[in-house]
Amino acid sequence: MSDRTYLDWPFFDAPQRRLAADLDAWAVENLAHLDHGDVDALCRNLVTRLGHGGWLRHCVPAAYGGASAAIDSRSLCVARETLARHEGLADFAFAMQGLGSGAISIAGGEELKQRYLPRVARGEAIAAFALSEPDAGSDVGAMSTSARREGEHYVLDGEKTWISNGGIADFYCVFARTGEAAGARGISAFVVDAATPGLEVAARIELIAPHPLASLRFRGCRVSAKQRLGEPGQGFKVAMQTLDIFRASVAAAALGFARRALDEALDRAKGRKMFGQTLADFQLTQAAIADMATAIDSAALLTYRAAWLRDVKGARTTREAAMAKMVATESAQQVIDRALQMFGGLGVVSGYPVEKLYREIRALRIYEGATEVQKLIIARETLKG
Ligand code: COS
Repeated sequence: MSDRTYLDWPFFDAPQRRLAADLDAWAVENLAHLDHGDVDALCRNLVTRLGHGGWLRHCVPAAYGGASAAIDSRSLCVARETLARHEGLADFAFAMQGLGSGAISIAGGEELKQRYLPRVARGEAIAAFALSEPDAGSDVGAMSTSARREGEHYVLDGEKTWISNGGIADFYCVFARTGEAAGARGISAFVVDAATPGLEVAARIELIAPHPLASLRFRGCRVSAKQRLGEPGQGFKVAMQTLDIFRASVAAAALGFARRALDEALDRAKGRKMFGQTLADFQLTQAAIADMATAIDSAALLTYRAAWLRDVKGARTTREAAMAKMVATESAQQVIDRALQMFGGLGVVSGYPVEKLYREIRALRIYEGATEVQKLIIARETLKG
């Protein structure tokens, strides 16, 4: 069984501790034998089941069917860590309901919140976050997708890429240039229903760890001005505020993958006989295990500090979330690599848990702000003093 002593840390209250235990029990029952043959179908199914289980309530505020008055970062993190430890796609399905609807929770008017968020929480509508473009990934302010005002509508033109849930989402939170100012200060956010004429999936993107991912094309896509999230020109801030919440949860997912890798490594080290002893009897193995366990606790401390600061202190956590994401994803990669090494040849056999983890962790060092972007953010915030 994974180390759960971190749940005794003062960052948590009873609801997060209960969530960790209940979701773990649900995951044991529900995530053991999944058919990964059709990833889209599996993701739709996981969203439905996570909705029925009540877990997606943690992705929206209570007034719209959520579990707590405001989105609770610690609950998001505990849920992602738990799901990632069991099944990467379940974590993905959960996380995207939150990231994909986060801009509505943060900046949507009452009508939009009522229309979208309860369905997100019940798993009846699949959400997606459409920010990146072929020439604007890390440099979000350089985006070129435009939204031109025409009376009571906006007309969107351009291309988005790396869009998780692209193709299976029911709606997209789309960021587009409305031109109030140059760069980051001239962007607005919109909710666009997937069936809106002028929006199409331009291409599916296949990954080393498969999940639904696509490029989207907007051609004369007309949306009502009522679909705008927040004020014109404030879209970049809405995107950044959404990322501030969900970056800490990416760290938590990395933590879940790393804990699973350590569990697998411990079983292997204790069970594998060689040279008349077990793998665990070798000091080289013990050194690896010490490094892995310490890396996991360090990442967990940063992750739950960021979540606690936001929930309990109501603080802006741009710096702390960036630190957590950088450290947790980078160190999880190393933990998983060391675990894989302990399995020798078996570690690279398709379908082995450590092989799957090895493929799954890689994208987390890139999406929602690559490690290099996190360094930029941490340095800027630190220099501000
Ligand atoms: N919360 C609230 N407001 C924020 C913010 C945050 N976290 N970060 C920036 N802002 C505000 C700034 O305060 C500034 O406001 P004013 O106009 O009032 O001065 C405005 O937004 C522009 O900010 P800034 O000048 O810092 O913009 P940059 O383009 O220089 O931002 C980074 C650079 C790298 C921080 C940003 O582009 C980023 O995070 N990129 C990575 C994006 C990403 O994660 N991409 C992956 C796709 S998402 S799956």
